[in-house]
Amino acid sequence: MTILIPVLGDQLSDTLSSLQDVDRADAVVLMMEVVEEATYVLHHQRKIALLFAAMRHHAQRLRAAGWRVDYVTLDDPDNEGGFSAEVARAVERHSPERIVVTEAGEWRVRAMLESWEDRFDCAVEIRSDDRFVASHADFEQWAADKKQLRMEFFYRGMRRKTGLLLDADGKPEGGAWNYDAENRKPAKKGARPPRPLSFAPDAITREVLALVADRFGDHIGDLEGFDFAVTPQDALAQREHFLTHALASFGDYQDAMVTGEPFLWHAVLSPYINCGLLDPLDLCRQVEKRYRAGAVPLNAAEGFIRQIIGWREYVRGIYWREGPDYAERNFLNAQRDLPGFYWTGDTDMHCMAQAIGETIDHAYAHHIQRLMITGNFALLIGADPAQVQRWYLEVYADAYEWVEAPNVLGMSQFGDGGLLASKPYASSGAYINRMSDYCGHCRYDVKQRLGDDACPFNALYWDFLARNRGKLGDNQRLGMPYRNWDRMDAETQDALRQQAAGFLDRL
Ligand code: FAD
Ligand code: DLZ
Ligand code: SF4
Repeated sequence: MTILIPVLGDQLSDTLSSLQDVDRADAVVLMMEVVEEATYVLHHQRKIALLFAAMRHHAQRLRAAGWRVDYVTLDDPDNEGGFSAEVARAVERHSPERIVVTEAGEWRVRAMLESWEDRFDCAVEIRSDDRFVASHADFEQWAADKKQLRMEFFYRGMRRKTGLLLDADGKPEGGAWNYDAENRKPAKKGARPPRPLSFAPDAITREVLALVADRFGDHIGDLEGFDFAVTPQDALAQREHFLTHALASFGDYQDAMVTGEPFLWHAVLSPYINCGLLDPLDLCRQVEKRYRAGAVPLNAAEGFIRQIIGWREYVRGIYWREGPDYAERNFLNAQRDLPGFYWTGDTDMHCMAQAIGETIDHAYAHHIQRLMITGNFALLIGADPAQVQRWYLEVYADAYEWVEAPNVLGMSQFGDGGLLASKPYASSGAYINRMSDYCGHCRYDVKQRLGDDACPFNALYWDFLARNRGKLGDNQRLGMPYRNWDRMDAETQDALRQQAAGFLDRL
């Protein structure tokens, strides 16, 4: 009896559920490089290279562990270019009696998996992805009786479930669940954060780089100096590097932004966690261990663990709970096209040029750049959230719809009307100036609201509030800004709205 086990590009974990309780002698693991996955949005070249290289190394590892692996490369002349068509060919090659597959990470691919049983006339077992702390049922159970689905309360449940950072009585370490208030410091002038490790491509990766350059050279970014980890060993080395050199300052400077420093004290591990090279819970246990050993402060350890067992698990829960139409929501009815400089970084707003330029260079930007620079700007100008969402899915090496859509549509663009975020993450230039050194390098003056030199974020911020008052006016957390707006005289309000309109016309 042959069992066919398709392993997708974000399922590169040795512990994957579809590989458990299967006799290796009966199984064929199928891995497929398919053009459809690389082009359903035009992914960053580095992201495609990371996945193909990691997939090829994974196949090698599986073979060494005794699995039979049928690996279809992108340049195989018979390659049909899509998951279902490739599974169809594999069914012909191997005549399996059963297909066993771990559930997909997005609705689009889930629909494919669910069609296989009818299409191939063969039993298909779709196993749950147990690389997450919360199963779909866990999240459903938590959400069922809640009026509001706030991350903070979900997170406490995850702390209890995992036992992370609990004291002997089951109380939160240090007496509080959350130390975020300590985690909002701008970076010190001249601070020198550690740089992530750089991994030289081996022969397998070099072959992938040539293939990606040839086939996807017109996608955003380039492959110059490609140095991602593509094996679990190298990803673990980056994990160790982060734990030793950056974690201690992760909390303090989590929201900081510095010109020419794309990584600061961030882990730069999401590309590896999300494709399966690193285990997220294991990473959290290592973080706790460093805290217990006195190597890192509690605000750093708690802040980091919250990102993983809190935010990461929570956005996944929201994505699957809300259904396939979630990514299409547009509460604010925002319709503007995303400006072309999102693909070039060619803008004289220094903060935007930095965040976009680093994104193009590294297929990476840290959280606060994604939220408060590129996300904030798109929100303020009223960009169509579907376009914003597509951009984020394209440009980041860690982007898969289950994690990207709730972050972009929910957290950043308020497209779900406040299901995920209690208020829109909209800000004027003042926030950016407080948390970064960007404004000091900018041709605009962050203190000015009107005139040619005024920071565009300022008038756009007020215009955003005024424009969306019908939908946001009742939001309690926006009470103060609306009161400030109301205190302005009509002439000032008018001048700000005209300033914003002039800027938007020129976009
Ligand atoms: P660190 O800042 O060091 O954080 C540690 C880890 O926590 C990350 O590796 C990640 O696994 C997890 N994490 C932190 N914040 C979040 C979050 N909000 N949601 C889920 N996991 C989180 N993350 C993705 O993995 N893929 C995406 O496509 C993605 N898109 C985003 C879009 C927007 C608009 C925003 C605001 C955030 C997005 N995030 C996304 C979350 C976050 O920005 C990235 O996880 C983080 O920047 C990854 O870099 P890092 O590994 O250095 O993270
Ligand atoms: C993102 C991506 C890309 C670019 N290419 C492939 C591929 O060729 N083969 C593959 O198995 N997976 C790829 N992926 C990741 C998939 O898009 C991802 O597994 C699905 O979106 C399900 O989450
Ligand atoms: Fe960005 Fe405005 Fe600061 Fe320039 S002045 S960096 S546009 S916030």
